[in-house]
Amino acid sequence: MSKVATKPAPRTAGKPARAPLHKTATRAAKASEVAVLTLSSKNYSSWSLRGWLLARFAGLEFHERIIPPDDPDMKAEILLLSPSILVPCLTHEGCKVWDTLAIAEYLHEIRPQAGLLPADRAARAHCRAICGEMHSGFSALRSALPMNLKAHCPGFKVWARAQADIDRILAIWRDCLATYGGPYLFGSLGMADAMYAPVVTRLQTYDVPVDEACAQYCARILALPAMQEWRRAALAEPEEIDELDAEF
Ligand SMILES: N[C@@H](CCC(=O)N[C@@H](CS)C(=O)NCC(=O)O)C(=O)O
Repeated sequence: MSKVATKPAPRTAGKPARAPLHKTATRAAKASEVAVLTLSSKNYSSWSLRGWLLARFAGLEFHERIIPPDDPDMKAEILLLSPSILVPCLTHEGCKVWDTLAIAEYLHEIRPQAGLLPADRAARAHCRAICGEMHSGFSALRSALPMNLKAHCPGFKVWARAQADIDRILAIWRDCLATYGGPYLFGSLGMADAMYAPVVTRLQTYDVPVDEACAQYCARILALPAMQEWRRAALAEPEEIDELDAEF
């Protein structure tokens, strides 16, 4: 298995003191009236990618607040921003929204014209169902093939349970592309594409073969300017997390 980017992770000792996150996030939001999206590593954090894409697809102007994954001092501060201690977390006009599905629904409410969810009720219900499936399922895929944009693992062995998750996801994509006519899952770019975008990167990282329709869909997602911007930032990150770089 080949991997790229093998620089050692930076240590936190000796770093200059930072202002508390919750105060700077609140101050930044109040001062500029611009939303703040709290994220973690762009290389490893699949939920951060989903939240960030959702905000981008919604056309929301926002500041990013990145919490380095190796910085234990910042964890207590995340707790004040996001009671789940998880990212992403969106702060906007006095609202604090954590959990990616809640962020997606909030963005759809404040930017309905962006079309994050389909206009048709039946399609909207279908979209929510597959986004829910992503949000609560596919644990074998998540643990066996963690998101890692810096890595490339040709010939990676995908075990049966992870393959079953992949097969289900590819069936969801084929069904959506056939039902709504593409080029994205529900026609135009939206919530479902953001929710499944980290799967697209995993298929690429672990060199997983897929059928032609799904391969074209993956290529379309990877070619999005927002995805390319995220990837550039991920590749420039210094942090490495040994557990997630382990060979399976
Ligand atoms: N259900 C949550 C999951 C979020 C989540 O698991 N986030 C991970 C990062 S990908 C996290 O914050 N982990 C704790 C940490 O990085 O310290 C959501 O939908 O937002």
